[in-house]
Amino acid sequence: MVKQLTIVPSEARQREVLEIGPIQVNAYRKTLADEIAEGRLDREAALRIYRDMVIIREFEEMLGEIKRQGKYRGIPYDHKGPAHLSVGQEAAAVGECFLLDVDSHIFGSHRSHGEILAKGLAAIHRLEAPALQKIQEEYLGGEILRVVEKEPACDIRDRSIDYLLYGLLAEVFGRATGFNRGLGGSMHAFFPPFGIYPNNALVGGSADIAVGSALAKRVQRRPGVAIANIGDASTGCGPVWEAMNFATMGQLWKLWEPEYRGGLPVIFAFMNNFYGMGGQTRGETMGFDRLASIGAGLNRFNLQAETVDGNNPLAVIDAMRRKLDVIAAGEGPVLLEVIAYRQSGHSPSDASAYRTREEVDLWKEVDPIREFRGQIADARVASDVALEQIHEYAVEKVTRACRLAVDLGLSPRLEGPEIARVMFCHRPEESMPGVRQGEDVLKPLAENSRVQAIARKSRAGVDPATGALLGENKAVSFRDALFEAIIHHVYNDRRLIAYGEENRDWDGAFAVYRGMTEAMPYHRLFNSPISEAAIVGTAVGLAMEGGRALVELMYCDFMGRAGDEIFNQLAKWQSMSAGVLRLPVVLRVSVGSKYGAQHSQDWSSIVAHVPGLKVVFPTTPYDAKGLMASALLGNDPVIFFESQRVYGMTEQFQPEVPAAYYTIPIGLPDVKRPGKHLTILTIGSTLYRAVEAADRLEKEHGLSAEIIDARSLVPFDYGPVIESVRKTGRIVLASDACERGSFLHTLASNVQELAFDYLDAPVTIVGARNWITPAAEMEDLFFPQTEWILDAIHASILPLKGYSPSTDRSAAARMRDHREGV
Ligand SMILES: Cc1ncc(C[n+]2csc(CCOP(=O)(O)OP(=O)(O)O)c2C)c(N)n1
Ligand SMILES: [Mg+2]
Repeated sequence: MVKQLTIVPSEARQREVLEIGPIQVNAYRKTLADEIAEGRLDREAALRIYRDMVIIREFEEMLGEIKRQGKYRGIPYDHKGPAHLSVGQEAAAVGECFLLDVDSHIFGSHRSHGEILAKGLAAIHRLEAPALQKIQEEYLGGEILRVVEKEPACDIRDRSIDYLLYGLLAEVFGRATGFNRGLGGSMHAFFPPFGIYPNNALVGGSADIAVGSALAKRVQRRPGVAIANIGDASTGCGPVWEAMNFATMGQLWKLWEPEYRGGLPVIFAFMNNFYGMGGQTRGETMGFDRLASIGAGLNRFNLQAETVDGNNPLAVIDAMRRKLDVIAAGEGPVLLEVIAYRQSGHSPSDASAYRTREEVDLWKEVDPIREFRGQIADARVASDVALEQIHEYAVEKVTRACRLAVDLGLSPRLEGPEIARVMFCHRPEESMPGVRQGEDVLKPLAENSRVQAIARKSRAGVDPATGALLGENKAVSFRDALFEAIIHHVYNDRRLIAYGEENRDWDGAFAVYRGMTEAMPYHRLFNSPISEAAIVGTAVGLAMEGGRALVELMYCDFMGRAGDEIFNQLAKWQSMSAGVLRLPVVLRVSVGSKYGAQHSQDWSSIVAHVPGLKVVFPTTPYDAKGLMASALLGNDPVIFFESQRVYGMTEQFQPEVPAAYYTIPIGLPDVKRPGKHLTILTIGSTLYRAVEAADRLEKEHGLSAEIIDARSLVPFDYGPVIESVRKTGRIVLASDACERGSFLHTLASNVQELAFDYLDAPVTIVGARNWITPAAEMEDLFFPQTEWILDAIHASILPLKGYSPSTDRSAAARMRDHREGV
């Protein structure tokens, strides 16, 4: 059924003046005494707020001293890595976390030590003692706990504070006993059991990941909110805007099923310290005067935007209390501008040349800790002596953590090869949680029109009677095979959701998803905005929260719009978490043709180059089904390449595409046709041109070629290729990617080294031209043709008698092209 969002001309064309409602700035006017008198806070809470701010300040001052002077309180240490301190921003962090349970998850930036500590201290306060004990015993096999236990503590909460400070500091110092085994470090540290999720060194990187976390909370109907703690300068980042829009897209109110409705439960907390590094957002790099104004018009609630005085923890607690209610009512997401001037430099090497000393001094006069101390005194909550004891406590705790963390015996570094072990999970899911009919899927599978249509087709691609290849109307095609694997997972794994551009009514790119809309409710299949960064970034956040995502970018070329999300986020969080986080995300991209330069490039080599991504490129229906099933069953991020040339192809190498579910291991190349004189290794749809070339070699030159389809790029088992070369002594490789820097070169150089003794001729490559992809009518000049494969064999491997080549593969011509950069 067509969605009911009729566009009525008379409405669209009517005269109107749009009113953008008011946005509050520093609305909070109460004092600590008021809060206590009105029963919202008590003395103990006020002191806890103070203590938490002081602990954060001491932690940051400790790092500052170590960076600047090489020691803290007599403990020498040379810390080589970064330390972006948040001195002056403590009230913002503590106020934000004061009301949060561990169900609420914070995602931060390069400057998030304070937020980590604030959230951790809140968790330590809120969790029951047995839960705290269990977390510490279980996390990383209790290794952090065993170090912390070397020093005495008063009780479990006191010890938990040691645990938090040590786990974070050991991480900052790159130790195996850090929260992330030292693989994250200062800018990326996190600790999920306390609701502290990844902090991100890419400015604004947490925005769309937090939205993915909120999406997981919504579709899994779990409690809590997600918070993106991002800097004021991240307002200049496209993915941040994409994330804000994604979290508030209209379908969340208008189209999603009633129990899944409302804006996503996410808070964009812009920690406004007024600077990027040296650039000033207000007045220099951005157009706004008040950051909160960017919420205006993003949705009918103006994203609930508000400017909050983050110098005052009580103002932040007040805002959070109100905003959590708004989110619970489904009227999120929320944008908070939290004013939090950083007194410290951007980093310890920062000489603050971009601001005056007078300005910094003005803010020191209103230092949040000093101001809150004044409030405590005014409200007669504690004596000066009691407050001094809190400072002493913070120094003692931070000193203790520092002593343990600098000690290489107690806090060793990882051995190198251990990093390799956490790059991928490699293990498939053992069981998939089933799906409830009517709620998670809309009808029984047998009633699905696509399933019924496929059931009427031949499962074999070749007519057994005539030997002729069947067309896609008659036999199961590549797109049908993909659909079969996907729909199986949709029905058997309730965690799996799918989205991307035009994924629903349009049937997904190239009709792969035809039949999915009738099967899947909105919260499991939806049209995303044209926001490639947010599509991938939200999938990362969703997966971090235990969800599983199948997302799509239509054309491979559009990966450019999601560069950070693919290369830095999707690829890196499994290993930066030391394997604590799993990212079961399958990102489908199609490699085009006929649509010119910006819609036709095969970028498989780019993703294969980035450690941490699995890269798959099936080209037959049989392989597509089995590899998609493996990708969806696995727990690693997979970039799934599909050539648009083969969506309509039927199976010609296997007897049939089995109707039953099956998997094909990722990383195993497949011999498509055996042969003895020569090996042709292909990636993607050049397989079919290799078959034509092999037919001609057989017919015209009496040579039999063994054809191998790589099927996967990462991982890759060289065994079958070396086995083949051992037999044939010769190999040519082909793919549709531009030759320069293509993955063929990686394969070729490895084959050359690993199989050198078996080779009788140089390993030879046939790629596309190093040009832009020209118009459809000229593509034969650009993409490898059957003749080009023969030309390469003739020129470099085995002269073919009587053969006249169609291309010039002479050394002179190739050197000229390289000289010219083409
Ligand atoms: C995408 C990206 N661009 C540039 C940088 C370099 N960089 C690191 S921090 C920073 C300034 C960030 O300012 P803001 O977001 O306000 O956070 P703050 O440092 O003020 O806490 C820059 C430009 C980066 N890490 N990531
Ligand atoms: Mg800033």
